[in-house]
Amino acid sequence: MSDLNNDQKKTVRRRTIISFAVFAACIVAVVIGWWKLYNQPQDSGVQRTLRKGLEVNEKVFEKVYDTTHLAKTYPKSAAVKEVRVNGDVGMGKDFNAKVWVLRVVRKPGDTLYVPLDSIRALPKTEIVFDFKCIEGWSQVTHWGGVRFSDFLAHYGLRDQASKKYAGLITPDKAYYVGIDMPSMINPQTLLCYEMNGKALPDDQGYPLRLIIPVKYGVKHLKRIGAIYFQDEKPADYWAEQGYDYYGGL
Ligand SMILES: Nc1nc2c(c(=O)[nH]1)N[C@H]1C(S)=C(S)[C@@H](COP(=O)(O)O)O[C@H]1N2
Ligand SMILES: [Mo]
Repeated sequence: MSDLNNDQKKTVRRRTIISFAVFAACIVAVVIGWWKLYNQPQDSGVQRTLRKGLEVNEKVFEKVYDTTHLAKTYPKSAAVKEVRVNGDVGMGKDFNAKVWVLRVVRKPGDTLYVPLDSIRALPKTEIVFDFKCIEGWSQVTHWGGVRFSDFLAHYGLRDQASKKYAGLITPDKAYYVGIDMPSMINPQTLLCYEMNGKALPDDQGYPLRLIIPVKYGVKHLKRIGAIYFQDEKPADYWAEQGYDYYGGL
């Protein structure tokens, strides 16, 4: 500073004061902004501004989502033997697998009933992929079943496939998910009845579950009771708790 003349010293002092004032103003703005955000009314369990951000993300995702996108696959030898069980909503003890049939609601009032044997008789597809839960864990696991797109083709469900969404629901209606049709007809999406080459264990969703590797675990509904099709977003258990509707990876 000693090399500076008086004018230069003044300039430095003025700039120091200005930058301090700007810095202080920023802190005040952040504190006020945070306080406002924190005290905002909530919308589906999330502050309104954050919910808006999430909605913009969903819109962007809807536009840019690549329908041919595939999850990375692994050799069968990479699959874990002890598969974690997570989530038991809609998996109550009073379920009778012996009388179970899959209900496919072609349109309201027009339901197709499909027994497990008919599903097993369709071409089988197996997949080994890294199953990811939004809680932060993941596991390489091995599943088998019929591709949902093969199932639609076999039962002539072309009109249904032209809807924007499919909804899936457990027999007791306690757990339910909504999924965009591009993800449903993705070739890796399975109506799954096998894990590690054996019948699906009860707590993994026997007799039938969804395996949809392009989505987080929440969307892999266990114990499917019914499937329906519509252009409006179907109800979704975790989206109602504030999670992202698409749950895409
Ligand atoms: N019916 C039903 N399906 C469900 C859930 C649930 O609570 N009920 N939890 C979901 C969640 S959060 C995850 S991570 C996966 C876990 O599948 P797993 O138990 O086979 O590991 O199932 C999904 N499907
Ligand atoms: Mo999960």
